[in-house]
Amino acid sequence: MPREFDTIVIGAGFAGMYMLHRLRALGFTALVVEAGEDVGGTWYWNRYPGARCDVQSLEYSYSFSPEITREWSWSERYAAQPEILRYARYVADRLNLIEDIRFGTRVTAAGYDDGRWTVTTDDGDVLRATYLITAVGCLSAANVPGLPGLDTFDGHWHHTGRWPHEGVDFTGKRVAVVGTGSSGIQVIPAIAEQAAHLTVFQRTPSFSTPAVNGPLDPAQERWFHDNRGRARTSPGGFLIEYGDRSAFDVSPQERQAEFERRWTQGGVGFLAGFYDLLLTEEANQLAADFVRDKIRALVTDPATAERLIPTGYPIGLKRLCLDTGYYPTYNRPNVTLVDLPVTEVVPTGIRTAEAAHEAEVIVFATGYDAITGALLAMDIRGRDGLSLRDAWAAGPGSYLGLMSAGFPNLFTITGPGSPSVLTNMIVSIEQHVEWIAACLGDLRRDLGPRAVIEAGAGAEAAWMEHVREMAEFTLYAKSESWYSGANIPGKPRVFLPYVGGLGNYRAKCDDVAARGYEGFIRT
Ligand code: NA7
Repeated sequence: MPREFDTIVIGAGFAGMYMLHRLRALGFTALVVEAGEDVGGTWYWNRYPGARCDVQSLEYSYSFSPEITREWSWSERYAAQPEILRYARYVADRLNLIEDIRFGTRVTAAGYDDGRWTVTTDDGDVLRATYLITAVGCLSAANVPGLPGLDTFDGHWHHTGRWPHEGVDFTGKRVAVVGTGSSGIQVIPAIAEQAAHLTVFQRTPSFSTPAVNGPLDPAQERWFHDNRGRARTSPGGFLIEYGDRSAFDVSPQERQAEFERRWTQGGVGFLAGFYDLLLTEEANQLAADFVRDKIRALVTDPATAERLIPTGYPIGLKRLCLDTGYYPTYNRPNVTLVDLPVTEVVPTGIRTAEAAHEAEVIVFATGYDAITGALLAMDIRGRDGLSLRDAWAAGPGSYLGLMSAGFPNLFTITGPGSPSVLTNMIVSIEQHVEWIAACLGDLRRDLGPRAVIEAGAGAEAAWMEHVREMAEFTLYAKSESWYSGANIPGKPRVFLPYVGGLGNYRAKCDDVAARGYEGFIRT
């Protein structure tokens, strides 16, 4: 296999796959290096029972190929993980991507010198490329809490994002799940159906609204295909209705009816009913109270319901979860909720300050070192040996979420400062990939095959300031979640996503390109 390429892409999830396709179309030689043994990224690793996309399948699909759109059909509104992985494989086969992907290989380090990146892999190989593009995912560096005693546990433990391929049989077992974010909320009902007993360890309750899964409605499918283009310029990359009224513009009855309508309809649109639900605490409180009342109605035991109700933070500041039967799971006789901190793991299970809880299997649904974790897991060194870990020690710097000053010819798909994690990820991925491909094509046309592009330090600082200001304009600035690094001890607290919306972000990126890549230095 050759070792010199125009481009190396790290990761063969939806971002890396599409990037490879676009690079080929430009005539660039490209290699994708992927740690897993197959394409699919998140959908390769997250095989836990109940794993599903919480964006509707029709919307969580590539839009760039009319042929693929025509040939593929989804079986239900929210596809489960195996079907999404089959889709990823289908696309990879359809576009002949596999031959340029090296599987089972993890990039450990990458260094820049004189217009060229040298990439080192965990099997000791050294590869070179003019351009390096990370497509490593925003939620891929698993966070397993460093609990004392974990190594003494007599049973098996698994993280939802590193699920064994052979599956886990919970039948007749006593199981503990730690964590009640999106992954926990999906896995808990599925495990409860199999296990003899399930103990859920909740540190912070989440707000969750129903997915309302079901068969695809052909009329809705037709409507979706006719309207799909609008998602590209919408705030979240979704074809949902974005309300243009304040929650206070309507009567309490109208407001309740609108919340109820969106709750019953299901999906990601619950907080889009009024424009100010994520702008003011007063409006947010109305939506939060609606969901709190729903939890009270769904959980039979009033004391358990109160413990499941989030109180300490506005709805939406931790990512709003989508569930299928989550709250009623606590009505089952074989499920116990524990809302005390986990202090240690012992050979027979989990201890809190008050009691020991027996478990033969522990499932950590404890999330990820989000957005920057997978990037900083590699030893990336830019100009003059500058380490990305040092450059980002106080928080990441990125111009448009795409490039960082001091790291020439290094692109980050869905990087910090991009809106991706607040949007329909696949629409953001397509935007990033198309922008990067156009940028590389323009660069080669204007300056030749070994041209160098780098984010200007001033443009980067201005963009990060803009990202901060936009968050300050909303409630998001108060977020204590993986959006702001709060879930990882010692991680700098910086609100990482751009909250200005995908449509505005796309316009900004297009404008920068139209102005000759304003803010970038091209040589
Ligand atoms: P999340 O949303 O980060 O949720 C992780 C959960 O695990 C959350 O409830 C955490 O509580 C809890 N947690 C984390 N560490 C601990 C420890 N040490 N002890 C107890 N509980 C802990 O990750 P998910 O995988 O659910 O979802 C990530 C995204 O993936 C999701 O938004 C979708 O986009 C898909 P905390 O709230 O931090 O108190």
